[in-house]
Amino acid sequence: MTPREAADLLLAGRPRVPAVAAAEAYAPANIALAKYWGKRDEALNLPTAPSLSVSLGPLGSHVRLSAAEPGAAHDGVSLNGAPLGPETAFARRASAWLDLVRPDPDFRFELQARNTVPTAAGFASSASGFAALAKAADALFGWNLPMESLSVLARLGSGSAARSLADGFVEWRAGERADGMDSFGVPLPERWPSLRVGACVLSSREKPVGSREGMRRSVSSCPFYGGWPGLVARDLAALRSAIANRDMALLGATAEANCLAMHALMLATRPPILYALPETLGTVRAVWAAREEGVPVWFTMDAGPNVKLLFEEAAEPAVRSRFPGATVVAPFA
Ligand code: 2P0
Repeated sequence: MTPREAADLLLAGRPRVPAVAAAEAYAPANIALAKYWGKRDEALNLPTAPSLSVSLGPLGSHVRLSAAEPGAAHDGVSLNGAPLGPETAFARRASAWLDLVRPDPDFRFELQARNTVPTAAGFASSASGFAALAKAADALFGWNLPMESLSVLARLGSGSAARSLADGFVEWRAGERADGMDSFGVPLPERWPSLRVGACVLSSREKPVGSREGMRRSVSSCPFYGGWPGLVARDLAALRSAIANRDMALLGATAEANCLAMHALMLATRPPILYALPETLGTVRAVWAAREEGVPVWFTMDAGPNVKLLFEEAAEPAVRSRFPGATVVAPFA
């Protein structure tokens, strides 16, 4: 099934022409505590395993979407106030998603995106961007889709966007259907106001292997990739229990172990994928040293060299003094 076919299936019976002149939407970025690494369908971004994240509240993406003037040659796309040419990577990805909902081949959109995720802070903005875009399209066309359907639409842009439709903790169900209609983010009811996430930016260099290519390589060549879905299932059970009981030690230890297992998959991929830099390992060891000295702090890492810290409000002064460069976020504030 193609992404356009999946979108058509989802939008069957819904209006396909704009209902209002323009629509605006916001979605938060998210950080995974149990990671997404591998697809069962690359075109539809269907994962081999579920994942679980926490949304980052005020850090995310604002999107304004409207119809362009008739006769426009291409979609008008701007990011943080700067117009982008149609050949830029950002505009191409945005237009590819807009193709899924385009009323007719000559219809052009005007899309303004603004990130409150600081570009240099080490949090990804593609998840919040596609989630906000799906919400803005829902408002522009007057679909009134439920959150599950918006999550499916956002997933067609970027897998992790399936988790950015809601605040707080979100579990992305892997689903079993070939059309992916059962693969969407489901928010957990629990809130955890004292939880903190800190981002330590160690390098802003371009990553050596994009996550799309990296996942493809790991699924096809990592000799123990087959163990990943089972490991995620166990980690998800532990995370659900940690969240229900506000058990920071269990949440931190599980997130840390899950991320290291993902990086182990990457290392055992052929050819190998190594995102860590010397500074990454230095920060990992500094987190372990802090814990040995009684500071309750854990880490997670994504497809890059930066390290994210997980801790509670009470540990914030100690964490800030040991990691002075960290950008600290309160996801439930
Ligand atoms: C995650 N990552 O769960 C994992 C951890 C990176 C490492 O989701 O190809 O940008 O668009 O579905 O969502 C990054 O992957 O990939 C990601 P696509 P996406 O946060």
